Amino acid sequence: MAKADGFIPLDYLSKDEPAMVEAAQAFYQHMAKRRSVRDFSDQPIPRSVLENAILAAGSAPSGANMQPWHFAVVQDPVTKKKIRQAAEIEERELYENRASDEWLDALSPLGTDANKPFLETAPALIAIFLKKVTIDEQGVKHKNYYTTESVGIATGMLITALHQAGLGTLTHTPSPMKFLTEILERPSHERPFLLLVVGYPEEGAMVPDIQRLPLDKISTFL
Ligand code: IYR
Repeated sequence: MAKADGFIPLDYLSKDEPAMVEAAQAFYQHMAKRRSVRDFSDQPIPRSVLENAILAAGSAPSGANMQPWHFAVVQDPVTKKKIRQAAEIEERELYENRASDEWLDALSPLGTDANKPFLETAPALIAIFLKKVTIDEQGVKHKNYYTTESVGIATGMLITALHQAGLGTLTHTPSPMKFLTEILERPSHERPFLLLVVGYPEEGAMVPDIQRLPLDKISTFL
């Protein structure tokens, strides 16, 4: 089929149907083992794993292909400590004042509190920033589209890539997260979206005994 300039053939990896069925089943089984980890080992992780996971996240679809994300990787202990201190100030405020009783009740099965030692223990924190606009090399601003959807998808792919590599993650959302802009010296047109804690789970790590909803509760087939 003739196409306009600027198009290339799709590099499509085909699978026959049995292989597809098997792959989907195996991938689900693998993803079902992903859990949010809060007990991290301080064992270092290879930089290339972080780099490839971020490249995988950066392959996410985005509104008008604007790729409205930035991933700031923090491994330096001094910066991790600053992030922990700032996050715990917000978290103390949340647990003591901001959160409603309904919210605290919803959180109680997770056993969380305002203490976030994993922000220092885990070998890497990836702060994900959302760009409402992109400023190009000439300093010209370009509007981005569907930024929340785009960065949410990229974050999901980042979590998936790190799980696939054999690492544990925690999606951490201290609120507000403005301190990340300051500590990580990001430009003001980037909004902190989420803080991903990354590392090996600590030996004997425990997770809450919670269940995923079954297929018929999360889907309808019409
Ligand atoms: N940010 C707090 C509270 C918290 C909120 C939700 I919604 C969670 O799913 C888990 C925790 C904290 O990290 O403790």
